[in-house]
Amino acid sequence: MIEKLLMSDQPIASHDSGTPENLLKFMMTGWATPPGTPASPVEGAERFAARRDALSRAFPGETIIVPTGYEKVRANDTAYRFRPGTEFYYLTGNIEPGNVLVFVADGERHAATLYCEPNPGKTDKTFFTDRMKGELWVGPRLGLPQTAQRYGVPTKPLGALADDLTALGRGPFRALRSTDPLLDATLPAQADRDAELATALSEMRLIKDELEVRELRRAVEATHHAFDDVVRALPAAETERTVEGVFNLRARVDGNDTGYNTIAASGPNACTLHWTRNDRRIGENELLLLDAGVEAETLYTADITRTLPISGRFTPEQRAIYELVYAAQEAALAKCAPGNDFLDPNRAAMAVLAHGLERLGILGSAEEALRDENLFYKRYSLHNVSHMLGLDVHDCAAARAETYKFGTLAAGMVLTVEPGLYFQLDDLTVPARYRGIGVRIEDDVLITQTGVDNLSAAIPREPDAVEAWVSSALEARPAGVHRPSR
Ligand SMILES: [Mn+2]
Repeated sequence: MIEKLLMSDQPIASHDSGTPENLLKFMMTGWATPPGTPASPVEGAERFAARRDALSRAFPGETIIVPTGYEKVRANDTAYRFRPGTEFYYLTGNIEPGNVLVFVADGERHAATLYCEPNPGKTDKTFFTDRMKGELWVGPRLGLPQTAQRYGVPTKPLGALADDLTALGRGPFRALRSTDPLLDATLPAQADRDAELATALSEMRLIKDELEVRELRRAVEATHHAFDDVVRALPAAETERTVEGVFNLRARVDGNDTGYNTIAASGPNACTLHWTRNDRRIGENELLLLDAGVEAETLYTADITRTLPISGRFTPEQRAIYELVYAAQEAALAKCAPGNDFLDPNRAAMAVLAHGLERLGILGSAEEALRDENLFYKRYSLHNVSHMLGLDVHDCAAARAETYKFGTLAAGMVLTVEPGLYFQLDDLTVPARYRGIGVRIEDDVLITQTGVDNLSAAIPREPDAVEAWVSSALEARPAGVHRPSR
């Protein structure tokens, strides 16, 4: 399939007729050639250049290869929408598919080259015949000179890459793997060296600069709008699919897309952590757990969860669990400060949850449950409360444990704070009245010089505020707009 995707000359699709030579000749003539307008530099060009410099300094004398990847086949000859490789984007700001960034050692430093698809305009028949790359099929692309202008890196045609890599592969090199199948097939894997490159690229992203923080704020703001949209749509929403659709509409309008598949989990589905089938009918007095994030045009994503009472009012059991998760989140937020362990917020949240579970009669002894050799509370809390957030929803995933999981919080880090409790329908250790309840509350926070800035603080979170938020939509609905009864 890869080969099929990359072929410049597609075979004629079974549903289409052929292209006679005369038609090709006709298609290649009679076009006004647009002037080669210079491309303006990408916003933040100097930051992308500084990141390339930092990477260059980390691996002197070695070739470094960072691809962005290709469109992936969804079915037959249709592809998923392309999303650039995170590391490649972080170094270039370039969002076009297929490109590869190559650093060749040049004395102490490197010379960087962007390999990209030329744009022959309408002088080459592929503009009309190539379903995957032709401009009449998929729209314009920059081409070599304008890519160089926009991203500030000299360019070479992608077609030259294989030969260049074969030559460069004779010397010391490191490649970012699992993004570009052609690259992986061309260069022999060297597990440790390649992993060190991935680690360096992840650890560079642990601290966000002001531009990145601005984009994360935008993503959170758009996500807030999307949550408001969902709350407004809730009174008439028949199924989880409506919730997903409403959220995702805002993501495509205000941003690039969702940062991950929207989790719209009603009732007991909230107890499935990554419920994305979203095919269930929503019931009257249930909770809706919505875990979703808008990805900005610059690919930075939010990751927010709110758990909403469909009726506008928590039942006593739902409120008991919600308040416990809320208290755990407050405890975790209080531990988000520079110099604290990355795991301090998690420890604080889990202590609150364990003691609350004891009070509810679900755990016999919180102390016993919290002991390292037991961790019994995890039967109900399932996951830790934080992960880094940025271009990837689970950002900096290749960072070493000592700089991330067992590292220290520092100003400029952006992370989630997201405790949850999940009581499975068939869990006999839980009183029946709590079974099927799942609650998660998730915010995105920036560690500052002095403490923490909750980027999503404006989205209602406190239990009364959540009830008021949902109720306001119920009161505002036009007469006759209601969820059809089952
Ligand atoms: Mn999350």
